[in-house]
Amino acid sequence: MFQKVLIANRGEIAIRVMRACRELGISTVAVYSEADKNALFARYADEAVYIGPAPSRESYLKIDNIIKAAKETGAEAIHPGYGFLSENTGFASACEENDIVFIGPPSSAIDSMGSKITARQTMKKAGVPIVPGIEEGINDPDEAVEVAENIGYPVMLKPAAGGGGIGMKIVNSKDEVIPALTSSQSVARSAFGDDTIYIEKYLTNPRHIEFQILADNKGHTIYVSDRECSIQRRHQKLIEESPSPVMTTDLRERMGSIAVKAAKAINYASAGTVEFMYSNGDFYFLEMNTRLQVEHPITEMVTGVDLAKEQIMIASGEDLAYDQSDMTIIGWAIECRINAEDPLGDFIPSPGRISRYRSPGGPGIRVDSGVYNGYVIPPYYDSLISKLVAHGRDRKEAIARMERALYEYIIVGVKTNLIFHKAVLRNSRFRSGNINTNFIKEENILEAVKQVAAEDEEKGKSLAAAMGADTRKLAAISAAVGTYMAQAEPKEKV
Ligand code: MV4
Repeated sequence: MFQKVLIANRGEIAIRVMRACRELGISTVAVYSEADKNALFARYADEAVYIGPAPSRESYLKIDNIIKAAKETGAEAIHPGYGFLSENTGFASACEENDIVFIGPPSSAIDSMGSKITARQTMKKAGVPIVPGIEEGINDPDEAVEVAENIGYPVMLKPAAGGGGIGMKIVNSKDEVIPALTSSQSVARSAFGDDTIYIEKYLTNPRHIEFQILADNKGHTIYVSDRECSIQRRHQKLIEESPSPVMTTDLRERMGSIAVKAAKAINYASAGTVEFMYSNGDFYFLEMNTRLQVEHPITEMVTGVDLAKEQIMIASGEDLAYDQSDMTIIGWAIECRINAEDPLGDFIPSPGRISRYRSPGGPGIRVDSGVYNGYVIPPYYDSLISKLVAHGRDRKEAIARMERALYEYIIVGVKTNLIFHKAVLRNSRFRSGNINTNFIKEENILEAVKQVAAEDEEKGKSLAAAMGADTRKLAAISAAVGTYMAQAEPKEKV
């Protein structure tokens, strides 16, 4: 096992990985930017190395600085977390060249998922179902029309180099094909420097269901749990759960073995995720994420597997300690991503000082966070404050625990999406489990968020009044506090 690991990331995920290291008896090295010198993760680490100014490209994306920090501190391995350099083949190779273990898959596996077209070809060959369409790039407009006509409308144009929905276009009829192609190409060219486009059948209301997998260096590969990630806004996931409400033992076995097949087809090792779109009982490979994902805790809650620790153990050369038959799903887990953003103001980020902070606890609650009372959220990075995870014996209990935890959560000083989560959790369609990737659009959630905000404000106002808060500060308190500040805070004038 390693003695010292460097974590090339920040925020809650840096702490998550360091927690795994601490349990394994590994010392930790954090790297931090100018903007993160007061961050919790930099303090949590045994050592912390400054790697550059706030903008990511001058620090967290600066491969040379990170490798140098590892060499200077004698770290034998680097964990990249998610985002930043986690799926960067150049970084994985740089680690290799410097005799540092990259805690993740081989760079060849990362590479094979880089082009969506190549990924489709590889998956098709391996017997993994893909969305009907072509496995070549479109060469000219006439060909695009011909292919679209053959597939049958609606179709979707997608950039081969794509990700996160950038440059994707839905096409409903023949006369839309060429304008859509021109548009997709131009977006793809400027976003990825590659304007290769391919065409698929468009699925109207798919669910996003993904499978966590684990593979060791001997090719022993298992699926761990499925996750439903349909509650998202503009490709930003907001709520995830495990298992998926549509999952059955039979479907899990079928999709899970396909996920394992996908991983084996690219000689995968480490933790990874195979994403599917699911529609009316059919499922299709979407992409594979070659990293530990934000939503990994829900899988940990329902299986008891510590994915971060498994990743580190696999990277150090150990065999997977689990067989497929060891994987049992116990109960239900839901994750809400708590962001510093304004759900009533087009979700714009709300960085700044957290003037009061109290996170929930009690039965079945896990909070993975990177903040503390008085912490100033810098404007340079993502707006994730924490991941609030609730586990229960079934979906109903998990929802009840999540609502109770949202009630307990106090974050003052920055705008948060707590009210958004409260609104979704009380939505009857969400509660029935009948969700898909268009849920937020279709349910007009913003109206419900306004309703929750008004209710919280009422409760906050009466609490603030009872505490003798002056009217000037009353509005800020009542908007931010939610419900029970009086119990959590000293009864002083605020
Ligand atoms: C699709 C689709 C419907 N049909 N492809 C969005 C992100 C990108 N990686 C793939 N995406 C989609 N591809 C076909 N043929 C719908 C989406 C999609 C989506 C997929 C997964 C999770 C959330 C989504 C939200 C909007 C659209």
